[in-house]
Amino acid sequence: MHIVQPGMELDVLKENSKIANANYRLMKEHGIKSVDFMGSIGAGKTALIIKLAEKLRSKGVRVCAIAGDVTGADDYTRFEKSGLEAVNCSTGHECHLDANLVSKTLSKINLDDYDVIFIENVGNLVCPADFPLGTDYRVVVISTTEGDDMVRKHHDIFLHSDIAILNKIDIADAVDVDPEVIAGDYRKLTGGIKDIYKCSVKRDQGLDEILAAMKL
Ligand SMILES: Nc1nc2c(ncn2[C@@H]2O[C@H](COP(=O)(O)OP(=O)(O)OP(=O)(O)O)[C@@H](O)[C@H]2O)c(=O)[nH]1
Ligand SMILES: [Mg+2]
Repeated sequence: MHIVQPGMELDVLKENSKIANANYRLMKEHGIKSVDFMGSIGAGKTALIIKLAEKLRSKGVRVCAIAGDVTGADDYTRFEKSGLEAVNCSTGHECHLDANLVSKTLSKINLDDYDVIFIENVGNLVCPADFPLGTDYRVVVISTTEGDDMVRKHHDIFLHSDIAILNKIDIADAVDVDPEVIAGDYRKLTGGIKDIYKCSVKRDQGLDEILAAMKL
């Protein structure tokens, strides 16, 4: 049985914030820009990071990825196979990365060797929202294959993110999903001021706009 003392949750979040601030300062001291990719299982986070990193590397930007997963090294292996230098970061049981895990992972990276660090969070649209890691941008990735109701069901993660991405627009018709419905929900949630970025990693559509949104 899990017993949570009153106030314990707040303490955990406060401690996470402290470490996230330290991660941010550390990466800034080394001139690094960083992005936390949160999002659903299978939305295309790994595929997106690989493609964005390829584009940056072709311009001479030095990129490293942190592969956050509960267990295993599948995403880490995919990063490395694509030529993207990476470090694996398993949470063991947890459904999200936290600032402390990222701090420990950063200590394994020679930070002077990189300009950009992309962190792939554990696939989950709930838990990562509460745990900032100390990155410049927090991004949430969903895809058309999850249906058209993800924004309506998961307000928190969209409100905690700087950038929202809808991937797999190439198969929207096949899964009977209208990307405009999702775009409309996101616009409504953000008070009509923000648009979701629509892309297809597979077809290399919309990716330059995403890099521009991250000022990369
Ligand atoms: N049709 C299509 N498939 C895509 C696209 N992007 C990714 N995929 C496929 O979607 C599947 C899942 O992609 P991943 O990159 O592993 O997704 P992920 O979000 O990293 O998954 P987890 O790490 O398990 O949460 C793979 O089979 C990809 O090839 C896309 O734009 N279009
Ligand atoms: Mg992945």
